Formats: sequence, structure tokens, C-alpha cells
Amino acid sequence: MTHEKQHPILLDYVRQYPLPHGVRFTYGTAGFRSEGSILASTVFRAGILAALRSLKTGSTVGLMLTASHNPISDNGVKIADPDGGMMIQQWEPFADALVNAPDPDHLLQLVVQFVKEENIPFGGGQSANILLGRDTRPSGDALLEAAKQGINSVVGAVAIDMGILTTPQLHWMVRNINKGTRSSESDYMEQLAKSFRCLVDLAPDNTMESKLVVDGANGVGGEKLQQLKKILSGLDICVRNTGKEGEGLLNEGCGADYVQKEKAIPSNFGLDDVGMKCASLDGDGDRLVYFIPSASSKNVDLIDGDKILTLFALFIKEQLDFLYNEQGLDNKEAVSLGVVQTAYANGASTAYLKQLGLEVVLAPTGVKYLHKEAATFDVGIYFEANGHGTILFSEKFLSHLQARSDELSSTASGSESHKSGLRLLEVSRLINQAVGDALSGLLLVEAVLQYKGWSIKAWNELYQDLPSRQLKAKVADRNAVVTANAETKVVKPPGLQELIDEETAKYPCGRCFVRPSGTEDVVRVYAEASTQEAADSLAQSAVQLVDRFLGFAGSHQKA
Ligand code: G16
Repeated sequence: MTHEKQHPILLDYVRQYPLPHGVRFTYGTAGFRSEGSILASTVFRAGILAALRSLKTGSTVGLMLTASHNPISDNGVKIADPDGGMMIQQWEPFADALVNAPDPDHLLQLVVQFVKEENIPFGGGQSANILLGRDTRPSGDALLEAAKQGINSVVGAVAIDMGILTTPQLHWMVRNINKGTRSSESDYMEQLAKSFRCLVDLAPDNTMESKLVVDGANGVGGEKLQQLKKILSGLDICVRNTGKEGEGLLNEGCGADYVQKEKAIPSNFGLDDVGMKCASLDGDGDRLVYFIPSASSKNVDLIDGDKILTLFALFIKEQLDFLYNEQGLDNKEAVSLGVVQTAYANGASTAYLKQLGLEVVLAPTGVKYLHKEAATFDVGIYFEANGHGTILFSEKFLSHLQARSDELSSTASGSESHKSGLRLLEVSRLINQAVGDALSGLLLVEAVLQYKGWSIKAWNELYQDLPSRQLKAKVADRNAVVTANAETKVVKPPGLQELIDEETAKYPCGRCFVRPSGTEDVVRVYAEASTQEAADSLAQSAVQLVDRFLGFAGSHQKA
């Protein structure tokens, strides 16, 4: 097959998916997202992109259809690289150009130029494999077809439909296929259940609240948790908002984003749940928050991504101390442990982590940025306040850990050092190494609470969050806001940051930033202060400043 034969095939396919008028798509925080009804051409072209990525790398890549926490009418598409992580950022400008190419000829020109620059074996007889996954959105079926057609338009590319999955399941499968390890959905479930069991067996015999009530956001996460429950032992999980008829709509009044932003109980939770240990997943199962429904009103005590990060950091640090210090070794010399947060992290959590002596790195919003930073440590823990995160272990550290555990099994079997090595190895098998994963995160939280013998209340009391408020402002063009320093400073429009600073200085413990969302057409505003009233007032003032500089197209709302 020559380029000349590939070109007409591509053109024929492209003509079937015309670009909608007057819309521009951007590969944002987590891929392309929009109203599902206008996404067919974008998803078709993302199919071409995925095929090119697979040809370039000579490995399997993933294509996931989801709009995660967004409303049910939205949808989106993102590409998983061969290591299971997000698509390499250097390809994002090409992705943007490809999905916005005005007509088939322009598109072909772009592809021809890109394959030349990137030296991609296009039309050269090389094969490409793309795993497809989708969440439970009704627009998913038609968009899946568009993705398949996009892939089919590239000669040699094969689409493999993996069905309805959580986003992290697809990323996990891509990573494992390329590593040559077990990669089916049942392998995923078995691995999680087995590692959880091992961690519980390695924990002291503590009594704990084993009952956990989970809000599945009426999405794929709830459905998969029901499946996982069947092979789990040692946990009593009750899943609500599973997406079954009568339970409600995806992400509507439920899900991790709702619980975290509104600090309110999700639908189908009520007075009977007051004081219970509860958790909430988001629409595609990559975010996790915990909460305790409070006796008064519909509020919750929120245990967000920051507190999950803190729990994991405490546990990992303790295991490293056992592993090395019993032998008189300093773990700081042996292994680098770091945590990564975004500007949304509550100031109290960052202060707490620093008190523990941990290195805290700040990254811009988006797991693609946090993941990259976390991967620079032997053990890197990253979490966004919204509950998106995981723990990464370097290959070098894992080999070292395996060798040390083998050594201890002959010299100090059954000692705390030995057990801590085994625990760390099991954590690396349980927790998703490709991307944040609510299901594996939930099992690790439960295993650590069991190990510590902590109730959810004890965990929540580790530190007290500073009062905070998130708002979103609708503006004419959110991209008019350009930020720097991990989104903590506005660079454009000029003058806005100075006024935010002046306003912030009026509030004790005040902190405030604004940034354009990468998944919604809004500017997000975050404020923190010593009282809730002050945080609310600071956030309102910042919204007004954004309005003054950029003009509202609508009204501001709670985030
Ligand atoms: C995605 C990203 C997250 C990010 C969130 C909100 O989450 O994966 O890293 O925090 O969007 O991003 P933004 O504030 O830019 O809209 P999800 O769960 O929607 O895929």
C-alpha cells in the first residue's frame, strides 16, 4: 500500500463526517468535550489521531468516550498513550488542528505534513491497534461508530471495542497490553480483589467500620463496583445511584463532583445515613471522595482528594520508615517520596503534608500535569482536591523493593520491615499506575483505614480544612484568561491579578485564584479564608473582577 492509495480512502471517510458550523474544539484538560450531539466529526477525527499515535509508537493505544463529571447530554473523547497515561502533550496542537480542519482537503494536507514531520509509517503496511472504551452516556453508541470509522480510514489500523468501561479500566488495559501482562476486564477485577485481600491480611487485627455506602453517580463506576463486590471479601459495600432505572440521571444531583463542589448529600441518601462512612464516584469512575452525612440539613463533612492524599502519604511514609529504619537506614537517602497537588488543594492539607516532612510540588490542573510531576519520584502521590489521583512507583524502586523483600524474607521474615515491603509491593499492584482510579483508590482507602484501625471520623479529624468557595463565571471567551505559576497568577488580561491580590489582602488567611476551565466553557474561581463568610465574599469579589475584565455572557453560579 502506498500513500497514494491511502489518501483517497481517507478522503472518502472524512466526507461522511462534516464539521459542524461555527464551533471550535480544543484538546483541553482531559481531551475534547462538548454537547454529545455535535461531536461525531471530532470523535471520527480522534479515531484518525489514535491510529496515527499507534502507528508512530508501534504499540496499542486507547480511545475513551466520556465526559466524566459533565451532564449526561455532553460527551468527549481522549486518547491514552501506550504507557496508559494521557496522550503526549506535544501532539495536542496537531489534535486541535485535525479536529478543526475546515474540509477534507485541508485535513489530508495536515495529516500528510504531520506524518512526514513525525516520520510516521502511514500507508506503509504497518498495523495499528486501538482499544475503544465508553461510559454509559446515550450518545456513546453513535460516537463509538464514528471512532471506528476514523480508525478504519487509516489503512492497517484495527479498532478493538472493549465495551462499557470506566476510564481508568481502559487506561489500565492499554498499559498492561503493552507490558505483555494480563489485561482483560476480569484480570483487572481479580487483581484489585486479590491485592485488597493481601493488604487486609497484612494489617493488624483491628476492628473497623466495614460498612461503606457508595454513590455511583448513576454511571459506569457504580455498575463496575457492583461487579467487583461479588469477588471482594472483607468489605460490606452498598452501592446506590447505580444507573438502574428509577435511580436518576448520570451526575444529576449525585457523583463526586456534585458532593465535592456542593458539599451536599447526593440523591438517594438521607437521614438513615447520618454519621455513616460514605463515598462518591464520578461519572466515569476516575474520581473518588468520601463524606459523612451530617445530622443537620443536607450537608456533609467532606473528605476530599486532599485528605485521601494525606491518608496515603501517611501510610506510605510509615511503611518506608519501617522498611529502612529498623535496619538503621535513612529512607530519605534510599527512596524519594513526593506529593503533588494543584492550587485547589486546601491550604490546611498542604501545611499538614509539609509538617510531615514531605516534599510538596504544585502542578496545573489536569492529571496529565500531576502525573508527570509524580513520576519524577521513586514514589509519587498525586491528588486533585476533586478526588482524581493515584500513587506512582518507579520501576527502579519496585525492583529494589522486590529484592529487599526477598532478602528480608530469609533474614527477618514476619518482621515489620518485611511486612512493610510486602505492603508497598501490594499497593503498587492495587493502585492504578496509569491514571487516577476511583475503584482501586477506594479499596486502598479501606485497606489503610483497616491497617490504622481508624473510623472515617478519625481520618477526617487529621486536620481541619480552611473554609473555601468555588464559583464559576461565564465569560465571552474563557481563553482570554492566561495563567502562570501553576495557575496561581493571572498573566492576561493585564491588571486583573493586581486587583485580585488587593482584594485577597483584605482577608485573614486569604488565598484566591482564577483560571479558565479545560472541560467547561467557564472561568473557575477559588477562594479560601479564615471563615466561610470571608471565603464566600472573596470568591464573589473575584467573580465581579472577572466580570469587569471579561464581561458575562450569563450569570455566575456555584461551581
Ligand atoms: C478532568 C481532569 C481533571 C480536572 C477536571 C476539571 O476531570 O481529568 O484533572 O481536575 O477535569 O478540569 P477543569 O477545571 O479544567 O474543567 P474529569 O473527571 O472530568 O475527567
